[in-house]
Amino acid sequence: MSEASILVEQRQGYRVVTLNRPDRLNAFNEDMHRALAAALAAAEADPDCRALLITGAGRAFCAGQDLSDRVAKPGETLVLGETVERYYNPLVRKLRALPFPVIAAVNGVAAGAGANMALACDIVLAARSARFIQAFARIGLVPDTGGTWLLPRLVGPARARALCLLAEPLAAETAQDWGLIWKAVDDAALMTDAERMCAQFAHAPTFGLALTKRALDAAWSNDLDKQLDLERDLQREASLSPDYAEGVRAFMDKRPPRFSGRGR
Ligand code: T3D
Repeated sequence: MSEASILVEQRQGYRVVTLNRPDRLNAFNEDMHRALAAALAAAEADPDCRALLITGAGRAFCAGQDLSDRVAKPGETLVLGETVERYYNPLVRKLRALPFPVIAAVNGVAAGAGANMALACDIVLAARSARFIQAFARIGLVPDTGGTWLLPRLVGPARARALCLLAEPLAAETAQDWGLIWKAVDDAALMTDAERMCAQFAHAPTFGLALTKRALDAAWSNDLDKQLDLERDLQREASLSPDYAEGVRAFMDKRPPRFSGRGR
């Protein structure tokens, strides 16, 4: 029997999802897409899951689409819009909408949709040896998986254009300096740092963090006026959560808060 393309580990308050096709640098095939979608849905349905960590098995994070599934037979033309609609777009939408923080621990090369999946996560930690490659231009494709939306917003239009048009590898430390990712860390420290972050989120006011994700995502398209209205509405929702009352009480009592993560 072939090995599972996705491994899921349940930890105390969070889950670790490992992309597990190391001989193909964890490139996406249909099986891995389905397994990842199921893993994300299961994490979302679990009220005890308060953070998610995504990483790759072996020396890579993810090399994007498995190109061995995209070799056209003589006379055949492969048309790709449907696969983007069926797999890559729902993946990005789900990552952004999950009601808890999603951390990408980029352990090695992240190329094509693999790079942009990482960038769609809430926090990206990368091993110093990792590289990010908008590999699409090398094979005549357009950056997808949210790349054309995320990149200019993260690093500005000039750098986004060069990354997409040149498809050159970007080292993790440069990615950090440019604001593409949160941090580049020593290779040996990557998983412990990422796990420590998840353990912290496992005790965080998760509902408030989910509202924060919503506010930050909406800010890309709102004007200031609309965003102020949204902040007012979300603050109202946050204040109804038991974690807000607990946070204030704990502050006044000079003790660490005990957050339930729940909304009401
Ligand atoms: O549905 C749709 O198709 C639309 C959506 C598209 C989304 C996309 O992601 S399109 C972009 C697809 N990805 C790429 O173009 C990246 C292809 N890979 C590479 O450019 C390089 O492998 C890397 C830069 C990522 C790493 O280079 P390197 O030198 O470290 O490793 P390597 O020797 O190239 O790869 C190691 C093995 O992994 C090798 O197999 P082998 O020779 O040992 O049997 C290689 O063929 C395999 N591999 C790497 N990437 C892929 C792959 N096999 C299939 N698909 C891949 N994407």
